[in-house]
Amino acid sequence: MRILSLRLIGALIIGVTLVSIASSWYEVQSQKDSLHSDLERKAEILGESLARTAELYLETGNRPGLEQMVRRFSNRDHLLGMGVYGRDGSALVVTPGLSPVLPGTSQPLRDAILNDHSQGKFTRLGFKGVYVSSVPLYAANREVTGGIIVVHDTGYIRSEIFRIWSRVFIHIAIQMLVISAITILIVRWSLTGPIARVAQWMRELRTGLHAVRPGANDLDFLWRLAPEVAPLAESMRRARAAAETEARLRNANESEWTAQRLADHVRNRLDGSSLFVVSNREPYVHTWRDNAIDVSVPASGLVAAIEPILCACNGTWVAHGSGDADAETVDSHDRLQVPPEDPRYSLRRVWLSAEEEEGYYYGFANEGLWPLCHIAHTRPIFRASDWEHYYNVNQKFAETLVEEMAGEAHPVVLIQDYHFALLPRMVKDRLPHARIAIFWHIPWPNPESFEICPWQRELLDGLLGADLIGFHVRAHCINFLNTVDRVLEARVDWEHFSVKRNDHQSSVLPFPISVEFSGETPDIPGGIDAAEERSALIRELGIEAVFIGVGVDRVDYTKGIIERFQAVESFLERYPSYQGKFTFIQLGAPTRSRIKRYADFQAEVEAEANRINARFKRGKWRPIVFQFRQHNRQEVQRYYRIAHLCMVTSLHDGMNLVAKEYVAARQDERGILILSRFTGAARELYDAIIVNPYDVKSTGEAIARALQMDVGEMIGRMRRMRTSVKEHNIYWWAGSLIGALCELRLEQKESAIASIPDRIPVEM
Ligand code: ADQ
Repeated sequence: MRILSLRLIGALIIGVTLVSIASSWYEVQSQKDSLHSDLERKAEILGESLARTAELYLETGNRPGLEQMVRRFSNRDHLLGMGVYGRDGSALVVTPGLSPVLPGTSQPLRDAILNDHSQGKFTRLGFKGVYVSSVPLYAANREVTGGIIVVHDTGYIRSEIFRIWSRVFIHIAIQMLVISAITILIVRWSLTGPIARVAQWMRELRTGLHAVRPGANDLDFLWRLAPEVAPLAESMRRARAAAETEARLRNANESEWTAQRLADHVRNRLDGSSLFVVSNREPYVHTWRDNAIDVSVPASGLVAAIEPILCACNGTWVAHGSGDADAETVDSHDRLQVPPEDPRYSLRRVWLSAEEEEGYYYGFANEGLWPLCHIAHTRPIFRASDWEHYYNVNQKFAETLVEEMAGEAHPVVLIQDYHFALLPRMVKDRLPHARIAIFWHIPWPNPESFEICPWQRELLDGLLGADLIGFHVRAHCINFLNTVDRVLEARVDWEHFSVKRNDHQSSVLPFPISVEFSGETPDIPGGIDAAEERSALIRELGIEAVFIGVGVDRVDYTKGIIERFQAVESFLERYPSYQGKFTFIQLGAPTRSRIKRYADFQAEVEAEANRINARFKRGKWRPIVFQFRQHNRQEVQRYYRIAHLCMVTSLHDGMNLVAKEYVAARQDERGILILSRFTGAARELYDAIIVNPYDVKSTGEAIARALQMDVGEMIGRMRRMRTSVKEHNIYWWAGSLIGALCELRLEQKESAIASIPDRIPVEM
């Protein structure tokens, strides 16, 4: 920095000095010219007036008068002296000190006499600078009789010029000091300071101290480096946190699954094979916002679980490009590297037309398969045109996958959900060496319910193209195997939970999905007093309440939201002392609103909340607060943390992550979970209060039981549920699923048996 400062100061000083000297030189020249012309004018006037006086003295022969005049005008006002000369140049009277140096034959005098005109000249007399002016003398008849020489000392001009230059050099010296001081300050404030702070930050990160990120101003100065440094720092922080967690777990001899452990596990299992994940929803969505492209990550546990695996093995995620700026961010092969801040794997986008999306996604998947698989008494709609789109979109994804997997010796494919029932077969037929798994996130119904689907054979055949078919719970596996047994020509092996068809074997196993158990994530501040936070939230909502219940759902007819509201109503009827005290807050995310059944349902939920509120509300208290919007993760976590109870009353649900999220969020080991027995989660979270949501009265009783539960019992229940979710978190789910898939080829049957988690086989 010292050399930089010196260079900057040197360059600035040289530049400023050159500019100052050049401009001063012009100033000096013009000052000099003006002093010279002043002197010329003054000398001419004086010479003329003295000449006229001298002519009078000469005419009258008054020599003493002439001498007196010469004496009088010598040595005054820069006048060195004068001389009066005859026509031949002979000196008549000369100022005494000047006679040796002022010859009457001087050029100006001769010129003045000869040309009959005044003359002037700057010259030197010895070491002295002088201005010599000559004026001709006339007789009465206008004949030139001689001349007069007047000599001015020009020393004062030199002094003036010297004074100006002195002033200039003083200015330059002052400027140099100011420039040096400013440069040093600028370097210190804008360069040395920020660099020192960033260096300190990097040092703290490196040494694992509590690192405070420098302010935006400091990083702004390093604008080219900042985009590189910030993710590097974040990666270091994550790596250190992962290493610390691993070390802690090792020390405690625990076997908790972490992102790092999952990544290592999957890397080992894949043994160099490439992983391809397919889902309808993409992990990064690019959208236009305020003329700039914004990237967002959909709030989904799936991204949290799958991303570490793809990062670890540099895999590929194939998904529908749904963002309005998605096309702008891909390369010519429709690929981009993600995560955007630290690219580690490929996202391959598949484009769908509006008709394709309408038929495949809204139509067949969500109006057909969704209600078909959920026993929630909404009639599935099967349109031939939707089926056609569903088939074609699956084909499109199959082509994309085959293209992505070209040249792969042992590709491993993990397909997500009911949008792609046909995809496993389509890929298997073209790439028999690919290991393929599909995970079905929603329930599988009993065979009698499933057989109303006109394309049941095609769907089952498509799914059986997979080597591994995963469901949340064993009951769904059993339903699936029963359906296959009934519909297709296939051999179902009940002992090993597999199906053999046309020499291809598919294992059908349960993998209960879960959530991140982020006990110490930075966005969940520890040590927050739930009561204080609850009071703050109640104030923000503008209501009055003592006890809070919460529900968090997409507003979907399978989630039992209306039954939940009615249970609140029943509870308030039967326990009137809670009127004015208990408020149930429902966070309801809008979903699939283009489908009429969903739009109608959303209006029904709103109407039911209004009806119950109108019946009970008093003052600022209301029994139900319905917030119909998508909340971000932090907001949802806040509601989980403050709620005395959480209600999950799905009429039918594959797993239900909200139940597990509520448990994971309760670091304080408080809170009661009221959970529908028709969720996959009910088969793991035995310590919830399990309810039948169709039985509104007993669900209302469950609310009373939760609010009146002894604290010791509450803590015991929550602690056991937390242990279960912690041990079987989302990383455990992904590790089991991919582990089982990778083992299938090696020792298929043995691993399949080993991988079946011990769950109670309950059929619905
Ligand atoms: P979903 O039917 O979407 O999932 P669920 O498992 O409850 O249901 O997950 C919903 C997710 O959305 C949760 O993470 C929740 O926090 C979030 N969410 C819900 N409402 C929200 C709101 N208002 N604001 C913000 N976030 C909200 C399908 C199956 C499930 C299965 C999952 C995973 O239907 O049975 O558990 O996949 O496999």
